[in-house]
Amino acid sequence: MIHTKSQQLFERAQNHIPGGVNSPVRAFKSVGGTPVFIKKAKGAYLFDEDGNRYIDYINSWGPMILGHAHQPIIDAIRAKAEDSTSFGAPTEVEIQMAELVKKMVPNVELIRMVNSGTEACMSAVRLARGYTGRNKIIKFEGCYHGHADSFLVKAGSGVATLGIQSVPGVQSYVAQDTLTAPYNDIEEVVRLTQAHPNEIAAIIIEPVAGNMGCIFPATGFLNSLKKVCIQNNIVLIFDEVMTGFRLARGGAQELFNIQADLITFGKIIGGGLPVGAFGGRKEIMQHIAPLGNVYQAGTLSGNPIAMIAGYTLLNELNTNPSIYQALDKKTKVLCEGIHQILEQKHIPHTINQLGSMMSVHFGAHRVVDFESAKACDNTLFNKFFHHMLESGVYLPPSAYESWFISQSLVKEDIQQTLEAVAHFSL
Ligand code: HOZ
Repeated sequence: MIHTKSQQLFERAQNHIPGGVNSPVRAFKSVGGTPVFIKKAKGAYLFDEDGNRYIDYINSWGPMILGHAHQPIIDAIRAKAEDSTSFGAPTEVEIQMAELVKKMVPNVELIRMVNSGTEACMSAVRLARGYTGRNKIIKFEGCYHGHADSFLVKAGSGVATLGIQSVPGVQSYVAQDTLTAPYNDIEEVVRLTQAHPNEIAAIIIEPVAGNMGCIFPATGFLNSLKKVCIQNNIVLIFDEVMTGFRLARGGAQELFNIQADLITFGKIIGGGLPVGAFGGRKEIMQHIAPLGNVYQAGTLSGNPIAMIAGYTLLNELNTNPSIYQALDKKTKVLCEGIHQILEQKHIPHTINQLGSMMSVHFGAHRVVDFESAKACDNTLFNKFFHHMLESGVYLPPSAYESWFISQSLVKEDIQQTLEAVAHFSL
């Protein structure tokens, strides 16, 4: 494959943008090489500036669940934009969006729109602190809840990819209020709650982690967390930025039949535009301004173009729930195929898959938390990544990220992907 234009653009970008990118993982720093610059995408395919085509397994890190440039979304955005792109005043489409989310996620009683998953999680934690009058939170090692100060402690995603141990600029008094426990370790959570009685405002978790690869909650773990929260008057926050509307209409809450107090959303909720949201129990949500004094605001929050894009996508998911079975089925075919080929090649690996989220880790051990994810062979992952890229398959450029499958992916794409895996050699 020729990447001349991407190389030129990357060089040019580095003169103006830190590292040449507006979000660190995109820089290919851990896998090495030059990031491909994308020109356009349609359905399951990305096309770069050099004219190369890739089967896309990132799907904008989640939002493109129905594939790129999905026609009803494009049409809805076009039509809405004719009426102007922002008002900074309330609109009906915001109500439609809230009503639809409440239908899909029934324990959301009130919901506030923001502009990103980071904002959603940051605001949910502020709300939990304001509601409980406590300062500390518990998060899990390898989970990533965006780049607000409180979350940049033992974080996954780009923080893990770049191997950043502690983030300069996060004041120590902020970081010390973030307690961490290994994912799936309920004993440690209990120990922390006992060591800090009446000090913990919230436990925040990705109910299926997608920022250290894809990691599942152990059986009963989420239920145990909920019990601990009830016993200690702690607000349970599910970060469903990745899992929301992806694993089921009602996200991980529906899949595991468990209800958090607050839920954060991002990615799919914006249909590819910058949207996040947080919502949940009215008793807590009514502390948000202007009902209460926990302040949170945004000029572009509830932006009409972003709302119509998200609404159009959610509406399609809501009316066609069979999409979720279809996604699960094709993701399983892909995972089983990759597993068989790697096994034949005697390459030790773990493939974690749930619905349309999955990841491939290289190593002989099970991958159940951040420690086991970190113990994998990332040098091999990097080699695999580049082999796949050169074969026209676009994977996340880090072993600490989940793959996201779209409804546009067809049998032939899976076949081409498996052929590429078959040609991989150590
Ligand atoms: N932190 C994102 C994935 N977990 C990557 C965002 C991006 O580069 O777009």
